[in-house]
Amino acid sequence: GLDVVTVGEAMALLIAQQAGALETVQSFARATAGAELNVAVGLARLGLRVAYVSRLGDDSFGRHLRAFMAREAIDIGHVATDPLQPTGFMLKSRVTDGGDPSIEYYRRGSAASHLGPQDFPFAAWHRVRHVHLTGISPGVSESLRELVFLMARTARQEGRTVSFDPNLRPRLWPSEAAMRDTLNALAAHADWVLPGLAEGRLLTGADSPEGIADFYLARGTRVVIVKLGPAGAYYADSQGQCGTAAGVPVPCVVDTVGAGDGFAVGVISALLEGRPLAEAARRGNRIGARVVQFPGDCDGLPTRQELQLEALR
Ligand code: KDG
Repeated sequence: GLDVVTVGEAMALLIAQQAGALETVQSFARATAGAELNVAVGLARLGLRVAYVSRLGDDSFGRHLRAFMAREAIDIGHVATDPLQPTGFMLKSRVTDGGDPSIEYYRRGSAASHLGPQDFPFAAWHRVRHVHLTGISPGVSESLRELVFLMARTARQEGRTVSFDPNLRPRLWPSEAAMRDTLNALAAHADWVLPGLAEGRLLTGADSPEGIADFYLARGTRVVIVKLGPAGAYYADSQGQCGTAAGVPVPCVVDTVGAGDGFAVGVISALLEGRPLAEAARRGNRIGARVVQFPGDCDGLPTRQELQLEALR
């Protein structure tokens, strides 16, 4: 059987090889992007069986992404090729001060934006234990938003667990209010909600990690983990258990993008193994801290063996 299914837009990623504004950069390295794809890669590297639902263009970006997914041992039975629409891509700048890089998207009208309820993963569904969703997909298009809500509601009704990482991308939304209302409605279908502190503040209006957790617990979520960056993570569950998992020190931050996806990999894998919440938050911190030390979104995602070695340090 399969352990996890996730859905979203995979993009080609071109990473600047020189620092500075994107318009001044001469060379780019090719990589892959897509928050849900990053999570799928991370879980597959830990030995979980993961199916990814997406659409790619019939172009070189799409063929590169498909080969990458296959190499990472992701089940691509629900990755369609769209004969008409292109694969989306994005540019990422290189920073030298540990800050967040700038991102430029070329994704409007992409193949993945045409995902919809017709792409529900029926063939894989009976083998799925867990569904992972982020707030990016529902911002990509109305039809993809419908698919995401359909998967969340169906999973919930059938007693499978759902994780949700808000992953706020304001430029994908017509307004902040639309983003907030849609994502809080989606979070209400999730068992495990994983916001960053700034995201949680924007979505709930609460200021503290405790206040953010209370907001979602009051709406039926079972576990909330608020990511605090270098300070680690605050966790709380519906049984009244709560605490803070300390941050993992990082010698040199190369690129922060993908850290939240790495965190989700740690939390989801640990909770699916039945580990305690505190340990899940610790594993999330450890993987997030690894990811920021590499330039690509997926480069720092560990294999099971690398994770075990890291835990001994
Ligand atoms: O979470 C990392 C993502 O930001 C990146 O892979 C690209 O999915 C992406 C997006 O929409 O920003």
